[in-house]
Amino acid sequence: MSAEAYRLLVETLASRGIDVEKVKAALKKQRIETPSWGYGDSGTRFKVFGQAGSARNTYQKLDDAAQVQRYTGIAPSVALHIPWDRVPDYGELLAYAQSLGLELGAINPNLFQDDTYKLGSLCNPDGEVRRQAVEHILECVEIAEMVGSQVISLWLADGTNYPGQDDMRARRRRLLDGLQETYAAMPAPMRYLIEYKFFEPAFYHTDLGDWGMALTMCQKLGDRAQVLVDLGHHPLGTNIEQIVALLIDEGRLGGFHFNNKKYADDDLTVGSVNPYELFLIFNELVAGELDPSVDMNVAYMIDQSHNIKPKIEATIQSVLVCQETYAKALIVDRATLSAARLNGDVVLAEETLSDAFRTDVRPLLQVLREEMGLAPDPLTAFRKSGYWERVSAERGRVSDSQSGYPGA
Ligand code: PSV
Ligand code: MN
Repeated sequence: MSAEAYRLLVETLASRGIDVEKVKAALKKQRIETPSWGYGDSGTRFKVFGQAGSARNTYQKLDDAAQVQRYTGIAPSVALHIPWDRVPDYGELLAYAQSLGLELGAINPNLFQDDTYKLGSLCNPDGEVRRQAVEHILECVEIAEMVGSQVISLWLADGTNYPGQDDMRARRRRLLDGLQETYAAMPAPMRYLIEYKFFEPAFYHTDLGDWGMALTMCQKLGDRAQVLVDLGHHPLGTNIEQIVALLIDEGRLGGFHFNNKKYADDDLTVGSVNPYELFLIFNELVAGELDPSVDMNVAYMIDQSHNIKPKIEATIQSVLVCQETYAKALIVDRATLSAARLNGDVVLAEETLSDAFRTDVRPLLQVLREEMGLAPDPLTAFRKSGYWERVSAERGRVSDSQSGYPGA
């Protein structure tokens, strides 16, 4: 793409009253965390197709994450999942991450893979099982302190599979007890991010099934408890951007798990199926950032298991989609948009959004990357580097596992 394309784009943006330097400054500050579990072999519950280059342990996952950071420049932190990423020495792990130019991000407790959790973890009718779940989260708080992380990101798989199986209100109270005890153990400014999901693995009712269930828990816990929105965790047709707007307004949007879905929690590459929806979500995020009356501190993360894609390329792709979509949201002509809204000019309001969405921002992103000392096309540069071929030869292909979860 030529310098001419960039010049024309700058001109177009200027005609919309947009200062390209401000857009670039915002893009340079964007951060997208990547998940350790996205670098290991994963798949469905039917089959995991092993890949020679996939990371085998947490140290290799960090090596791979460092590649994503090296080529994108906006993914310097890695989320850990415990026990998948349990190591004997967290100080050593942190030092290793730092030697690669990485930070360790959200610590994710795993409350869904122990046999004792058949009837739930924090909501389990058995107090001993609930204690085990609480202790596990407390272990994660300690790990977070050891690795300098300020986020505990909790997804609760609890729910029931059959009508009548358990008392939904009693479960909610058990949940609140467990969350309160673990929240109390988190030193400020550590935040508790509460994720919701409408179904799976439980199929009748889910204890944290939607944003309202997560939000009411957070409100009972305190200011450092916030909701995490995972894009794959809503019924089809849900207006996710409205949920995002509401949570921003309540000061309770704490985290994001980017991915995309066609049917359910598919773990498809972010923006691959419904890019306009993703744009509308980013549009709300930018509107929130620009609003001085709201305080936003959102941990943006990818949460995808890349199934059959090579993991590092899939992660680079995903980070770049977030970057491109953020850029499109940043170039919305907000003055025209708000005037159109006030005047009831619904056509102009919609056109203003879709104009930004249809703008090709790639020339801008190439210039941005040059300014950041990066290759203009990160995916191609990574492919040419030979890293994947090298680690594929070194690591070799593990035998296929039957489980869909890494580390299982
Ligand atoms: C559950 O579907 C989820 O989105 C949660 O964030 C988990 O921690 C993650 O996927 C990995 O299984
Ligand atoms: Mn998630």
